[in-house]
Amino acid sequence: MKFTCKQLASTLVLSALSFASFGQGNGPVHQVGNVSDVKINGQVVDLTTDNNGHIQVSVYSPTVVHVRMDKKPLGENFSYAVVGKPKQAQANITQSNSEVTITTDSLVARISKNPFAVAFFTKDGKVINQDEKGLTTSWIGEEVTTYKHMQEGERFIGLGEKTGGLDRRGNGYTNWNTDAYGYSTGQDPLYATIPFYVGIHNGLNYGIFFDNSYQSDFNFGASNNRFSSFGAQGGEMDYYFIYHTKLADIITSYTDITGRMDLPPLWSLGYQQNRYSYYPDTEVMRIAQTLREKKIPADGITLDIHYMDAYKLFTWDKSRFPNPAEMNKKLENMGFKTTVIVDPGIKVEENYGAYERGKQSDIFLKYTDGEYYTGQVWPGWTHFPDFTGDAGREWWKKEIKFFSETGVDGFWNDMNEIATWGQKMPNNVLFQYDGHLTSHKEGRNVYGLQMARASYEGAREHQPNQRPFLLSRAGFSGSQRYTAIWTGDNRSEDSHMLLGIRLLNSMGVSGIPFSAMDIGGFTGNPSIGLYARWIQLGAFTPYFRNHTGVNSKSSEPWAYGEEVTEISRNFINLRYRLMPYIYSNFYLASQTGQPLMRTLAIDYTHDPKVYNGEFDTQFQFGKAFLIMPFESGKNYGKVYFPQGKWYNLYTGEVETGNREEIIPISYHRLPIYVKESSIIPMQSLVQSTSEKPTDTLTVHIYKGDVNNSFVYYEDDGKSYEYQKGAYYKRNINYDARRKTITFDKVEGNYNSNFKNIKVMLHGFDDKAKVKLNGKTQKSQQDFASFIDPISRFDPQGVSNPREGYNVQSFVIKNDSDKMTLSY
Ligand code: NBV
Repeated sequence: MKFTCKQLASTLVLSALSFASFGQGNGPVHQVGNVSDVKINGQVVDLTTDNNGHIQVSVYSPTVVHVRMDKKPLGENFSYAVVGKPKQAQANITQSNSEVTITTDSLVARISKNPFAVAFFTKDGKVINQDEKGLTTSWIGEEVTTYKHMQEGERFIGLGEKTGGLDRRGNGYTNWNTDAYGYSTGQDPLYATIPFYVGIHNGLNYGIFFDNSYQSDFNFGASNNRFSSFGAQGGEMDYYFIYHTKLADIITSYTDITGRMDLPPLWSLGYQQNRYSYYPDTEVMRIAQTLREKKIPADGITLDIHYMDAYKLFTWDKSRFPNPAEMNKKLENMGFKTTVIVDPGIKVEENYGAYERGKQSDIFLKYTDGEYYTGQVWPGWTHFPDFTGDAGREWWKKEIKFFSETGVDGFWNDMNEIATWGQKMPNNVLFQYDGHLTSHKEGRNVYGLQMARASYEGAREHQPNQRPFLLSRAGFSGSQRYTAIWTGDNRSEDSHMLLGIRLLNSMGVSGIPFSAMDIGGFTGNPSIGLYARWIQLGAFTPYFRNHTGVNSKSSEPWAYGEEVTEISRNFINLRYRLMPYIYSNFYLASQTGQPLMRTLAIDYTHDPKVYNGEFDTQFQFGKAFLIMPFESGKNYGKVYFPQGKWYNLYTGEVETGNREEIIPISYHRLPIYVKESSIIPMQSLVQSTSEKPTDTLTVHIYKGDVNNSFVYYEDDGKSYEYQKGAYYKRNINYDARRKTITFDKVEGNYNSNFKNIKVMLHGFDDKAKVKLNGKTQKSQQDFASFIDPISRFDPQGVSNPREGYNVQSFVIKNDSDKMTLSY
């Protein structure tokens, strides 16, 4: 190749330039640099680097290490997400010329000095997670990112409300709370930000919670085969590294840091009927009456935006709802609670009370020049309360008294991303951020969290001994302390039903156990088969709410013909009969953060099959049930049974685990299996949770080879008296080897609803002689009682246990002392 002189000269200049940028520095990328100073103070290590890096690595607990970094001195450790406090931990911290080593009871963190990089090891020296050499942490402008070496076969799960498969490897995600009307199945971001994920490889698992509310980005090997990374457009690099041998314990540690849900009011676990919108009051009453007439159990009715006068918050449309207090009273007497939607936008209108009072208290979001920010939403031009300031929250707390006075029990916080007709909100809007004044860039992602906080605190203030129910669309890590979260405006499509299951499973593993999707879909109309399948699945979601958009057809359980009405009723009935099991599982969520909807990755973390796209919607509902979601219209489907034995709920047939199988599917029967050794407490059918069940608790036990125990929990389901000891709790244990079932001595001083316990033994030897505290019990064969989710339209028949399937039952007194059954 021949060069002219001019070409040669420009080639030389270009190569000199590229040498300058690739050989001599990092251009616009500011690396954290080499450690120049180390100070060790108890559990805390402070480091500085020669590139202006200010770093703190501290032992938060034996299983959690907190890492903070900035390219200026670290600021106050302020966080909306974190409510936990560091625990005293036995940590041994030493240093050499090249490293600082932190050893706790559970892990070893090694901090290399040149350059600064952290690696986490098990006590026996296996790498759990390590910074990617050469990249570690860096800034581009204000954007900060930490790069982690991608371990062999590493998978990633979590990040809350994110589309896509269970295993997030190969994908990148953005957190920026977004009003995502009718979103597609791969859309990102959606409404809520949960910057917490779990990495899984080589038999190990760890969690990383990135505590930063700016727009954040996660890369799990998207378009790169070298690293996973997490970063944000501003703020500090601030993350918690969590290590446990069991994935479930990582969730518990994560919720030690970001908090857990309170016990919900029992009524919020019943069936909820919604639409956008039920009005006027006579229509609301018609829906309530029809539910009762058709014997479809339900606990809640929700009022969407049409209850307001011209969409103005804290008003009622007087022509549609002339006497809301009276209506709510009537509903209450029928066993229904009312939830109202609340949007943050306050209409700009002279003499409109909320607007005037908001101005007076000066609580609306402002631009940098002090003028209120005005955005467009339902009522037209509106201002938005600043929930990130005390004054804004206090104002809101007073305002929502308006609802408590009319007998409203639930608050549905919508549009709190902030949604302004799908438009971008300007970044120069300021947020109080509780004494750390900041811009929209940092404030946006926590706005929904803080709105839910204000609503929750307000509701509690006005009715101190009544548990409020809250539902929110936007959220951030920590939202679980105040509210349930639902997945917004999904579509009436099969793919959305399955996506919804993955979203809820993902939220569960990310510290949000109380979650929901619009059953039946929000936009469009489901087919009959899809509706039937969706409502069956809905019975196994934490907040069970049927909802649909303003332009779609009616979506009540009777809107799809008699057969679907029956299918819906059967599964809603099952939900109500399972209430003791469900409530006990919520108790567990409030204590340990464990979700009700459990992706199989929680208990079968290192089984590659559970991540397979064919099976990754399968989930456990509590630990007992394995639910196999399938799109409608399928006659056969492939399922995967993880390790163990699984009983077909309908027939008692036992499937062995570690196996794929093709099973027949009909739209009458959602495929449900029960895990061996399960303990499932149930009650008689009621039409709402305000109705008392009969005084017999039925406890189903499924024979198995493994031991199991279940924490049974009861209280009044509505007040905070449980905090003063008014609860009833006992462990029920199944010991497969010793052949015993024990009911431990009861804790707490609440009187159980149940005088008797009917024990139902599934799959035990029919000759088994059962003894209670040594005394033989008379048992009888009993099959049918579990089986009413089958419709009489089901061609397979109403009750068809496999031949030889044995269920024995007997009734004992519910004695609060320890009871031992042996067989
Ligand atoms: O308030 C109306 C709807 C509500 O039904 C829906 O559940 C929310 O996600 N809301 C959004 C406002 C906008 C709907 C297009």
